[in-house]
Amino acid sequence: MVFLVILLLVFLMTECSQAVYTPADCSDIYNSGETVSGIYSIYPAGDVPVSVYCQMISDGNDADRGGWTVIQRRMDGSVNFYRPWDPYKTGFGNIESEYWLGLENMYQLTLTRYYMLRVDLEDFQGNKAFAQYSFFSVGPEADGYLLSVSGFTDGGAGDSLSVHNGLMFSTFDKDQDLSLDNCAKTYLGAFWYQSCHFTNPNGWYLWGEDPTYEAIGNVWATWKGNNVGMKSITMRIKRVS
Ligand SMILES: [Ca+2]
Repeated sequence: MVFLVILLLVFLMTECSQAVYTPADCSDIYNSGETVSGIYSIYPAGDVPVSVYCQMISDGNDADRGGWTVIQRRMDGSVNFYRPWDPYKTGFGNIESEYWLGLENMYQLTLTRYYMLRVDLEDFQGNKAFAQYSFFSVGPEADGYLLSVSGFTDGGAGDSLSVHNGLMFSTFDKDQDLSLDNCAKTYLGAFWYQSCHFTNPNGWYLWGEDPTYEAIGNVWATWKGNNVGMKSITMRIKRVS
C-alpha cells in the first residue's frame, strides 16, 4: 500500500514538473540535457511559447559551449526582411531557415537575464568570420527597443555593431533613427540605425557583391565593406551566468 502511494506521488510529481517546464531560452534547454541543435519552444515572457532554433554546442571552448538562442538568421534569401514595425516587433520567417525572433521576445529575454551575443558571417566564397559581444540587451518598446551591446571580441569580422549601441530600432514605417532621412527606406532594411549603419543584417539579400545601390545589402562593413552581401548571417545569444 505504501509502495503504491509512493508510486502515485512520484507519478504526480513527474506530471507536474513536466506541465510547468517553461524554458526561457536555449540555455535552459541545453542545461536540461538537450544537446542536439534544432527547433524548440521557449518561453521568453514565461507564459507564451515561441518557436526558435537552438544551436547547441557541446564541444569547443567555453565561449562557444552551451545553448545558443538564434535571434536572427539569413542563409538563402528565402524570406523577405523588408517589413514594417509589427512583424519586427512580434517576429517573422521560417524557424528552419530565415527568421527574426521579434523585438518583444528579445526584450523579454534580456529583461532579467544577462546575455552575450555572437554574430557569425559567411560570404559567397566560403570565408567565415564572427564578432562577439559580452553583453546584449534590448529595452522596452516605450524606449524604442533600445539596443545595448558592448564588450567586443574580434573573430575576424571587426566591430560593425558597437556604433549601433544605444540606438532605437527603426523600420520603414517607424523612423526612430538619427538621420534626417529614413534609414530603413534608404537601405531597405530594419535595424538600430544611426545615420545610418555599419551593418545592415536585415537588409536586401544581395547574393554577394553588388555596388549598384550603396549599402542596401545584408552587409558587415568592417569585414567586407558596404556592398558585399553575406551568404549567411546568424545572430545568436547565450545566457551568461
Ligand atoms: Ca530619420
